Amino acid sequence: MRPRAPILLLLVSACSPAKPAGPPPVVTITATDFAFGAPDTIVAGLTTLRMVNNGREPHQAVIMGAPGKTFAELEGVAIPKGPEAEWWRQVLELGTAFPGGPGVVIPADSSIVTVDLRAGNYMIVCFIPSPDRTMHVVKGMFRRLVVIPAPSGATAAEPKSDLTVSLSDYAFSESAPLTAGTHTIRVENKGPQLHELTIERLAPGKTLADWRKWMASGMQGEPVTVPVGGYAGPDKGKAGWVTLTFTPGNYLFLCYVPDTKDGAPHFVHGMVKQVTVS
Ligand SMILES: [Cu+2]
Repeated sequence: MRPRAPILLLLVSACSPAKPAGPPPVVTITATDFAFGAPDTIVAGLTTLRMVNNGREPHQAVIMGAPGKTFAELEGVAIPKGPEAEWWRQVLELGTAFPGGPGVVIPADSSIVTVDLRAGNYMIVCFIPSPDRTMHVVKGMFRRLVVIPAPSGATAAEPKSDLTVSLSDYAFSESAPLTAGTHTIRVENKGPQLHELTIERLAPGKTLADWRKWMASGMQGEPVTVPVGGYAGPDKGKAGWVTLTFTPGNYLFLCYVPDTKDGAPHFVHGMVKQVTVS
């Protein structure tokens, strides 16, 4: 016969009144050329990550981790070595998770996302290249982050979003037209691959065709866009939130994640879209 007491105890704890959920805690990440300032340890659960760019180059704060892996293993894949396709294969083979991080912004700007972090070891990484084409991570722009389990019962409320952007192979789809003002966008990855939502503002009079020409030229001359933030992730089947202020004009939604098959960035496979903000 089974003992009954533990079942009763479970029932009692399941019925105890839950505290109303508050907003997620805010963690500030400071980006400089080429380092991150951030807490060493944070608590698992919904967390708002606010990256402030105090550097002279654009920066992002990709959060990458792999359950049960050491920091030595994570650093081994965070710093790209050799051909990009081979490096990316190693990142995926380690089972690396990309729950989400603040997308790229220019100096003096900030980038705000809300991400659901599970306990484990993570790296904060910037993969943006310098004018010399070297990725910032190679110049030392990475930092360890330990996420510890949350005390039981401690949960934050999901941010209220007014727009959903779905990511898939290889497209972006919005639940409604984008309007000027501040929005909290829910970013959903329908898969099957990892994706991101990078948002860049087109210079006045410029279009997606101009951006394609500029990329094809090997990024020669004045850039035709300015990065304004976005969501670096999330993994397939997951969601996150990005808070951004838009002004009327034309923007690009972009995914720079390397493809699992050929290592080419997803925009090459069609994951780029011009979006007009009215
Ligand atoms: Cu993608």
